This record gives sequence, C-alpha cells and structure tokens, in this order.
Amino acid sequence: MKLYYSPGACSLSPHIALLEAGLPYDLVKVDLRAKKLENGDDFLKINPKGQVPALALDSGELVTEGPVIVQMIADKARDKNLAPSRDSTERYKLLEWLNFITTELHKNFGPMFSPVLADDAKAFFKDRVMGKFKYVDSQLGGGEYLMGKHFTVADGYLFTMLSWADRMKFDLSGLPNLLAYKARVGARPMVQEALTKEGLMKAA
Ligand SMILES: N[C@@H](CCC(=O)N[C@@H](CS)C(=O)NCC(=O)O)C(=O)O
Repeated sequence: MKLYYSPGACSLSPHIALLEAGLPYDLVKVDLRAKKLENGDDFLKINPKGQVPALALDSGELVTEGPVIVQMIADKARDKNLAPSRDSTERYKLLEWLNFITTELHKNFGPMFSPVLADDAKAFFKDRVMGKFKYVDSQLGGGEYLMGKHFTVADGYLFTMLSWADRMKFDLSGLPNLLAYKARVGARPMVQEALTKEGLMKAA
C-alpha cells in the first residue's frame, strides 16, 4: 500500500493507523499547493480531489477520506483491535467519534490555516473548536482513550487535531483530561514513529 501524505496534515491519522496495525506501506509526499509529488508527477491524476490522505491499495485502487481509510486499515489488522468488529454497537460508537472529529474539529480547523482569512474570522473558528475540545474533555473524563481501554483509529485522528491545536497555540490548560490524553497518545511508540517519519520529531 502507498499512503499519500503531507507532513503534519490530516494524513498523520492514517499514518499512525498503518504503524499501529503493523501493515507494510510506502509513504509518498505530496506538495499540496503545487499538487505535485516529489518526482514531479501530477497528484491530481492520482487523486482528482487533490487532497491527502489517499491510500493506494496493492490492487491499484485508491481509497480517500481519512475516516474511511483508517477503518479499512483497522479491518485489515483485526488482531490489533484498532476498531470494534463491524457488526457491534461499539463500531457505531467509533463511527460517532470519527464523524465528530471530521466534521466538528477537522473542518473547523481548516480556515485557521488560510493565508487569506482575516484574524477575527480565524478567532471565530478557534472559539468553535475550543468548545468542541471542551466537550471531548468532558467525555474522556479520566478514561485512557476515546473508546475506553483500547487505542482505536479515532485516537490517531484526535491526536492529529491536538497536534494542530499546538501549532495554533490553543490554551488547553483548562482541559486536564484532554492534556493527559494528548500526552498518553503522544507517548505511544508508533505515534512517535509516525511523527519522526514525517520529519516532525527528531529520532531518539
Ligand atoms: N474530506 C477529506 C479532507 C481531507 C483534507 O482536508 N485534506 C487537507 C490536508 S489536512 C488537504 O489535502 N488540503 C489541500 C486541499 O484541500 O487542496 C478527508 O477527510 O480525508
């Protein structure tokens, strides 16, 4: 499999999932502005959406949309318990989290990275995301992961959003559950490996 990614982008979530799953993969870096690969190939010919993440399967098919990709990865490595089984109610609880993260966090973060949006508009989105983080903090309580004791692919996605919160200088000091969670997920060896491979953290 090949994961099309951009360092620190939302593709970090499936990158973490691939490592946690122990599946073999190649990383292909995409310049999101130019829509080009490092070898000059046109990314739009690979993924007409022009977005990462995109996962090319060994069959040649391409799967896009982060929340879908991470479930596929989890389903390819059932023994790693990265998602509850497909016929369980718990699976729908995982979907609830993936949907919440993608629509309420991920897509409200987007405008904050815009080079053209005014500061007050960015502050509006920051406020919205902060409200969502408060909700996540209350749901986490003292729990280890979003789904309880097991790390799931939703945790790799939420961690990616928390890494963006760092970049955007969010003050999370009033959200102790979320801060403890961020440290817990960030300490996982496969999360550190993903960050290192994306050039976001120096190898130990
Ligand atoms: N709906 C997509 C959104 C992916 C997305 O927003 N990707 C961003 C990087 S985090 C991107 O590729 N931005 C470049 C662009 O939209 O042109 C998903 O959930 O995977």
